[in-house]
Amino acid sequence: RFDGITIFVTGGAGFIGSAVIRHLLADTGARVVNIDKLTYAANLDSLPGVSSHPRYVFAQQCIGEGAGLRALFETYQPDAVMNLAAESHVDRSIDGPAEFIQTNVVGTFTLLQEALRHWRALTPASRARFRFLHVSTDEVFGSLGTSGSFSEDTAYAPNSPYSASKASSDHLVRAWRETYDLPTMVTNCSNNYGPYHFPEKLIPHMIIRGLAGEPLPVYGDGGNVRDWLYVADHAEALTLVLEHGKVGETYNIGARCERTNLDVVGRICDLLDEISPGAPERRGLINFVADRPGHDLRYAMDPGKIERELGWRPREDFESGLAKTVRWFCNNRTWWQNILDRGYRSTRIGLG
Ligand code: NAD
Ligand code: TDX
Repeated sequence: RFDGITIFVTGGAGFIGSAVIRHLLADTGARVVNIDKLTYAANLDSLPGVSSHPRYVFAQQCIGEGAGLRALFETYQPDAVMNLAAESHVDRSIDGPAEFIQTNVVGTFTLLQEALRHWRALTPASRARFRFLHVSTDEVFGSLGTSGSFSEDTAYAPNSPYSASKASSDHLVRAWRETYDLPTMVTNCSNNYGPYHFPEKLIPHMIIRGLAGEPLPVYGDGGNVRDWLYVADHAEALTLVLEHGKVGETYNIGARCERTNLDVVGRICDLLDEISPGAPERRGLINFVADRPGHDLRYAMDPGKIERELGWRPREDFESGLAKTVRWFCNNRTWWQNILDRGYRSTRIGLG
C-alpha cells in the first residue's frame, strides 16, 4: 500500500494529522512529509519516535506562504497532498475570526495554487495518479433539528466563523477541480475524539478538569448533540479515500454515534470515578454555563456512501473508545501537563 509514494500531510502535528501520520507510517509504505506551522495547537510530542523514522520528514511551514510551499513541492515531488492544516476551535473563531480566514481560506487557496503548479509540471502518468485530499467537517452543513442526517448532497449552511471558513475552503477545492482539473477530493467528518486531543476541546477538557476536581462547564442545557468518531477510524477512512476515492467526489465520514453533550460529560464522570476514584462523585462537578453564541443544536452524518463505495467501517464503538481515551489521558499526564504549562488560553470568559 502506497509503496514508493510521497504524501504531504499538512497539519501533521495536530490531533487528526498526527493520527494520520502514525497510521500512514505503520500501515503503508508511503514517505510522509509533515508540513506544519506549529501553532498553539501543534504538538510534536504527538508523534513519539516518529522523527527518526526513515520515511518521515518534518517541515515547519505555513500553508499560506507560497514560496516556502513551492520549495517543498520542488524538493519532495509529492504524489498526494492531504490537507489537515487549519484553525479548528469554534470558540476561538468566535473571539478572533481573522486567523481562521487566513489559514482556512487563504491558506487552502495558497496550497491549491502551489499544488496546481506542481501537478501541471508532472508527466502525464504522474499527473493521472496525483491526488489532493481536503479534510473538512460536518459543521459546513449547519445545524439539524431533532431528526434527519447530513448526506453529501445536503446544502451548505455554516453558522460559525470556523464553519464558514471551512465551507469556503471546500468550495475553493471544488472549484480548482472544476476549473483547472486538479484531481481533488473532499471529506467531511463528524466530531473526532481519542488520544492526543488538544485540551481545549470538550472531551479532553472535561477529563482534565474532572481529574483535578474542577467544575465541568457544560454550555447551555447540555442538550446539543454531536456525532462522535474515534480518531484512528478517521485516519483509516482518509487513507481509504486517498487510495480508492473517486476524483471530484466528496465523502461524509461518521460512525452513527450521536450523543448529547450532557451524556458525554456524565459518562466521562463515571469513567473517571472508576479509573481514578476521588470523592465526591464527579457528576456533582457539572456546571451549566452561558451557551456558545450560534451554538449548532445537532450534527449527524450519513456515512452510507463511504461504507458502500469504499467498504469503510469504524472499528471502535463509543463506549470502548471513550474508556480508552479516558484511560489514555490518565496515563499520559505529561503530554497534556506540558500543554497546560505552556499556558494555552481558553477563550471562553470565565472558563479558566
Ligand atoms: P488541530 O487544531 O488539532 O491541528 C491543526 C494543525 O494545523 C496544528 O498542528 C497546527 O499547527 C496546524 N496549522 C494551523 N495553521 C497552519 C498553517 N497556516 N500552516 C500550517 N499548519 C497549520 O486540528 P484537528 O482537530 O487535528 O483538525 C484537523 C483538520 O480536520 C482540520 O481541517 C479540521 O477542520 C478537520 N476536522 C476536525 C474534526 C475534529 O473533530 N477535530 C472533525 C472534522 C474535521
Ligand atoms: O467546555 C466546553 N463545554 C461544552 O459544553 C466545550 C469546550 C464544549 N462544549 C460543547 C460545545 C459543543 O456542542 O461541546 C460540544 C463539542 O465542542 P468542541 O469540542 O468545541 O467541538 P465542536 O464545536 O463540536 O467542533 C469540533 O468538531 C467538529 C471540532 O473542534 C471541529 O474542528 C470539527 O470540525
